[in-house]
Amino acid sequence: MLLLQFSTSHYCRKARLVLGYKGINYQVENLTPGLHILKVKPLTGLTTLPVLLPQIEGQPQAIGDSTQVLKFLESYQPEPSLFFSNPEQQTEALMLEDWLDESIGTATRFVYYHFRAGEGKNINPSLSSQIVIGVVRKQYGINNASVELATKRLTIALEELSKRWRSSEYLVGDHLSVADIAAAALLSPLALIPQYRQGYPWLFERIVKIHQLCGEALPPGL
Ligand SMILES: N[C@@H](CCC(=O)N[C@@H](CS)C(=O)NCC(=O)O)C(=O)O
Repeated sequence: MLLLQFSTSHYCRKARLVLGYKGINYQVENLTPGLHILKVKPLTGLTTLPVLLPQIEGQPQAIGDSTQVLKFLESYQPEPSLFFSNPEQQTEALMLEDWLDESIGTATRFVYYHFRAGEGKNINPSLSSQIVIGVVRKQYGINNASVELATKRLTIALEELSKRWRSSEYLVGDHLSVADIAAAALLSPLALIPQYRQGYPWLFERIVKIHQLCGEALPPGL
């Protein structure tokens, strides 16, 4: 299988965690932001990464969107499963995953790129890095007002995750699921931001543990 990705994207990290957890052999191709559209849009009709090319006869040519990649991998190789046979747990895990994808992954992006353009500028002060950060901020409308809203969303999200992850190893049920994978990947950029590292040590302990279970390299800062 071939994973088309941006090496630094937290949504692409989510796909890699699933591939790793299931022990599937794959290769990655790192695409250049902007130019990636020329390759990706004809394949999926979308402009976003990750995109998985199974390269297996009888399987789809390309799968876009990390949630669809996860669902494909779950049906392609059901064990070890990231789903539940119990319908209530399955619904809860899928709802958490969707919320993490659609709301919290985006809020993380806002807070992270705001940090990288300000306090965290010296992580990579090079002109090329600052240009990329500027383009991302413009593309997604990242400014003081939108970052303030994103910060509030993250605070509520971390309260909810704290209740679950501090009383159990897993967000839902008694094994690793789509919800844990989504949270570990989509909150991982916060590891570089000192306020989060100091304020939520339990979060980064869980992120490290899940990366270890999936055989995936730790995110920057951990
Ligand atoms: N819901 C999508 C979101 C993926 C996403 O936002 N990917 C970003 C990188 S982190 C992207 O490809 N952005 C480029 C673009 O939108 O053109 C998923 O889960 O795959």
